[in-house]
Amino acid sequence: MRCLLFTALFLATLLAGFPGAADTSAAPPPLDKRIAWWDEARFGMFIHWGLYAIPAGEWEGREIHGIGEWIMRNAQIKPRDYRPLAERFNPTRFDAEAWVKLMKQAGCKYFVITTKHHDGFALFRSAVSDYDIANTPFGKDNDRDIMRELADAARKEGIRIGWYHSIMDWQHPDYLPRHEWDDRPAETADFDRFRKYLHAQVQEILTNYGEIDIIWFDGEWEATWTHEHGVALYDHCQKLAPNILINNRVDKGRKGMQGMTKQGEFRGDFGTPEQEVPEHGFGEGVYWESCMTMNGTWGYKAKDHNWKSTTTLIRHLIDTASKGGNYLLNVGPTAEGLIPRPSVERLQAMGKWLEVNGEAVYGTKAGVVGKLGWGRSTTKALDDGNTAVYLHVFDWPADGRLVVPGLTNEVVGVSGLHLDRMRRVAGARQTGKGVEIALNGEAWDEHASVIRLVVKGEPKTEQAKP
Ligand code: FHN
Repeated sequence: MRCLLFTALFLATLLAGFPGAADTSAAPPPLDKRIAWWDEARFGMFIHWGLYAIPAGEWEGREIHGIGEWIMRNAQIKPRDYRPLAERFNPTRFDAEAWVKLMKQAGCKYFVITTKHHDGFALFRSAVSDYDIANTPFGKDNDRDIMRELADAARKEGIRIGWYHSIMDWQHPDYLPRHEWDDRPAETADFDRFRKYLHAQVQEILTNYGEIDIIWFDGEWEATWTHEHGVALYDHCQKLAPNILINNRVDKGRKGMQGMTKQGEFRGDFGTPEQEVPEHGFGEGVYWESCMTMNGTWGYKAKDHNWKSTTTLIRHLIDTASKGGNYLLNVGPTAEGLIPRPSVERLQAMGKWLEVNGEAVYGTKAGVVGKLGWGRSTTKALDDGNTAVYLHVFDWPADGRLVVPGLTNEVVGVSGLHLDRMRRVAGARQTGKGVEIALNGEAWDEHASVIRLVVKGEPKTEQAKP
């Protein structure tokens, strides 16, 4: 019966041409208005979860190299041999409220989860596909839906909601190009029919779960996906959800892993550097987010224990904020639905650091004093017209003098962002070449000790004199 229903729905979609977006007729607000919350948020959680968590990096007894969610490609698995994984997907320990609780503990303000990765499996209930969560032990004979449970839990806690959705699809019969070992007939493939399917599923994930804040496309790099396709998909999303943020991987303008959008009419509200923090920021009004793994894989791999330290993760967060960008840090849950313990520990430690130092990250703008040998800086305009310059000290100066070269403002005040019973920040003075801060004793935080320097008016800098 369900099969008939989705066939009818799918045919109706085809006949109607591209799914007529639910015409909201509301014009989208300008980008700077839509993205204001995101530009303040600075820190989100990426979640790569799907059938690939079942093999977890192994196939037919062999360990498979590469990132876990690419196992279908890296192990050269045919679609017909991969698809039965859906009959084993039963994350009995998945608890959306527990995941959202961890996001809060970590200090994440939004999350982005894979609704469909390149393997084509829909982690949501889809009326246009039977390769979806409804056809798994988890979703059969009930109406459980991972996207709904996560969206409901996140809204209760004020966490913003993002869907990752792959354009590239290694399962759908109409997607081209195919893997060379995929022996299905390619002659019958119809890429336009695939695009209608893609638009139909995007319509499902943007209209079935309440207001969604971000859609994060990926897998746009193959030649079959064109700039015209990207423009049509961007417009489709904006019609369905006028306030939504759409990354630059919807179109063809992304400059590789460096992630920013090249000149031209390419669509996308923010750039997406991957596994790197750009050398510098891009100035006011250019929005970007660095996405990174915590170990060596996005999707869960049982044997990847190559975890980055908490200090590294906190300093990545600071580095992106110091350049005016966001940090999207990934977790890869297991097939049971658990976020790996090492990820949980690191996220909770990051949240502890943010409990004390969050004001130096959230709602800040890029640092104004250029590259600092001892750490990074972020800035925040204060209500009284003065400016807080936050100094994130990685390397505590042995001589007790912290110099902020080139900052020429009058000093209003200085303090450590922690319970400074020891008065380790003794004072600050304008030297004419910059601000010098006198420090007593040792650093108070192993990850980054943050000093709040308040200067008069808007920051004034000049090239630090030699
Ligand atoms: O191929 C994907 C990969 O699996 C992962 O989803 C990352 C995350 O941004 N994006 C692509 C690689 O650039």
